[in-house]
Amino acid sequence: MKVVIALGSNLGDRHVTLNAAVEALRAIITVKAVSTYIESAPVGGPEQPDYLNAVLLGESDLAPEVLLEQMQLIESKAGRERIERWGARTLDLDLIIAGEIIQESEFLTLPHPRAHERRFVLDPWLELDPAATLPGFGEVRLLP
Ligand code: A4P
Ligand code: MG
Repeated sequence: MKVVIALGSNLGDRHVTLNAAVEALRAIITVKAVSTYIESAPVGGPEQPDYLNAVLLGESDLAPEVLLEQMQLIESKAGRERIERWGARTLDLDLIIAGEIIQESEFLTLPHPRAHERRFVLDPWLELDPAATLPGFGEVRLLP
C-alpha cells in the first residue's frame, strides 16, 4: 500500500532531525522518494519559529494504526514533547494517506484532515508526484 508521510520540525537542528527521521522511517517502511526540505511560516498555533517541512513517499503493508504508532515512537525519540496542540516541536510526523483508506477516528483520520489546505504538505508532495491524489478529495492542486 502506498503511504505518504509529512515531516515537520521547528525546534533544534531541524535539518539533522529530518535526516534522522527519514533514516528511522526506512527501518519501518520502503521509502521511495523524499522531497526537498522547504522552509515555511508556522500555520496556526501560538507564535513559534519557522518550520522545515518535507514529504516522503513509501510503500508499507503495516496496518495504518501500527504505522502511526511507530511514527509516534520516532517522534518521541527525537525529543518531541506534547505540551500544546500545534505548538513548536522537534519533530512532527503526519500520515497523509494510506492507500485509498478513508476513515475517521480519534487516533487516526485518513486522509489527514488538514493536508488538503496546507501548502507545506501539498508543495513537496507535488514535487515528488505531480499526479498526487487525496482519496475523497481528488487530484491535489496548488492552492492560490
Ligand atoms: N491523528 C489523527 N489522524 C492523524 C494522522 N493522519 N496523522 C492524531 C497523524 N496523527 C493523526 O497529533 C494529535 C493527534 O492526532 C495524535 O494523537 C494522532 O493520534 P500530535 O502530533 O500529537 O499533535 P499536533 O501535531 O500538535 O496536532 P495535529 O492536529 O496533528 O497538528 P497538525 O495538523 O499536525 O499541525 N506550520 C507549518 N508551517 N509546518 C508544520 O509542519 N504543523 C503543525 C501541526 C501546525 N503548523 C505548522 C506545521
Ligand atoms: Mg501531528
